[in-house]
Amino acid sequence: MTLSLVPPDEVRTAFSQAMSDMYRHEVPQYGTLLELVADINAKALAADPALEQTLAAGGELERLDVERHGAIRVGTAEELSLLRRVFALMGMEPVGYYDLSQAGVPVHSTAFRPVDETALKRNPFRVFTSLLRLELISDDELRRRATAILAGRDIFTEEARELLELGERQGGFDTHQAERFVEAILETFRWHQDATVDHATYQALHDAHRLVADVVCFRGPHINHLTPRTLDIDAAQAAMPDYGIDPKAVIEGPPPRRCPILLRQTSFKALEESIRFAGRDDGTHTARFGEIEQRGIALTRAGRERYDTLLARSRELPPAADNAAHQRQLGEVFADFPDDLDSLRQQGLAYFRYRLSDTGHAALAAGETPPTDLDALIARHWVEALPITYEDFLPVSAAGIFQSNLGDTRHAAYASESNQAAFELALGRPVLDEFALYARLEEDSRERLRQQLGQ
Ligand code: OOG
Ligand code: NI
Repeated sequence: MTLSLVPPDEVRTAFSQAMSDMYRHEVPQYGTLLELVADINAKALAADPALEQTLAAGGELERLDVERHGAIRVGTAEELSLLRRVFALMGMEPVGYYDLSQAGVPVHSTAFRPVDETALKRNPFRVFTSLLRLELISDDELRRRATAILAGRDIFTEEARELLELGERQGGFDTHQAERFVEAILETFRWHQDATVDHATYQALHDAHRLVADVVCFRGPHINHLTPRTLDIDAAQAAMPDYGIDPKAVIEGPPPRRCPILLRQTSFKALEESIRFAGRDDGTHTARFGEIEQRGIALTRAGRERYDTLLARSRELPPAADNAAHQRQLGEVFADFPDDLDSLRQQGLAYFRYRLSDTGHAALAAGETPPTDLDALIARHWVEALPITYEDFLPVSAAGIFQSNLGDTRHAAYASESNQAAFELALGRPVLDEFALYARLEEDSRERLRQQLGQ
């Protein structure tokens, strides 16, 4: 008898929903954040029919309500490579390499996410996954202790390991197995109030870097936030206090624009939670928080270079007094960055998906000969150019999010090189290049168009 396998997209959706339910239970403020984002999105859509149309055309209206990213931090290469295998069974692959050591955070990271067009439309669930870089702890004795503690833990249940191997052998799961897999994997990301170390060890690791304590002192890589997507982050930031949520000082990423680019993010501060140390001392730990984000168009390498240059320039200015002043200042620095879709496209700064318009279909049906040049096809309204949404992360923003949740203590940059090769060795495969993925989405749409036009 052949097994009927559940598509990985469905396993991912079930997992993302299960994570969301668990996190809402663990951190009730996350539930409030979901309500706020739902309210803001409903208002934004009602106020801007063009926005609704663009989202609908890109197939993004349906995914909006399920769209989230989460973040976890692991301690060893073995943990990272096991997660890579787990996420593969959910149709998620590692995309991009992020070095946060330059921002004083001793981790490097990737994002597990779906990569093809249909999978992204179904559910673009992403997990920002960081690997602790123990080699950046300078105290030899402490580093050895942390290594030994991590070597002694297993972040997966026995059932999770068995199901992982079963899924790999079969190339997927039947319905019942998929349910068990989701439940078993959920255990890995659950919060544990009991630290695995005594108070003194926690304190020593915490003094090396708060993040080291967060990764090393617990049974597993608890999910530390889940982020819904808002259509208007400025309104969301302003409304947070009305919902009893205390936002971080500024929105990270580019300034507000008519054509949103990349990613803008804000978060609420990490909660101080009571924990119990081995030896039964009570204490507190801050780890888990909430975040919201607004996503815009994906930039090409040239566009991204421009973004990075302008962002670096804005960071040389004296810090602004508040978010409004910060956004104004950013807006001035970004004034020359084109803010209409035609310029972004014509100057090769952003990625687009091309499709035959109703006019184009009608013209073809009437036997008209299409122009061969893409610009002419667009100028004559045969073809529409729709923005491709940015599905990834931004290292400077990520560092800002990390830092606001480490009690705003700025750590100096680690004197270390980014080390993608070491990360990929730990992961067990190379990460995918996000630019290549966007370029392929764009090229696929052009190929489809050429076929429709008989070119
Ligand atoms: C990850 C922080 C980065 C984002 O959205 O940029 C992040 C973490 O705190 O583990 O989630
Ligand atoms: Ni995040």
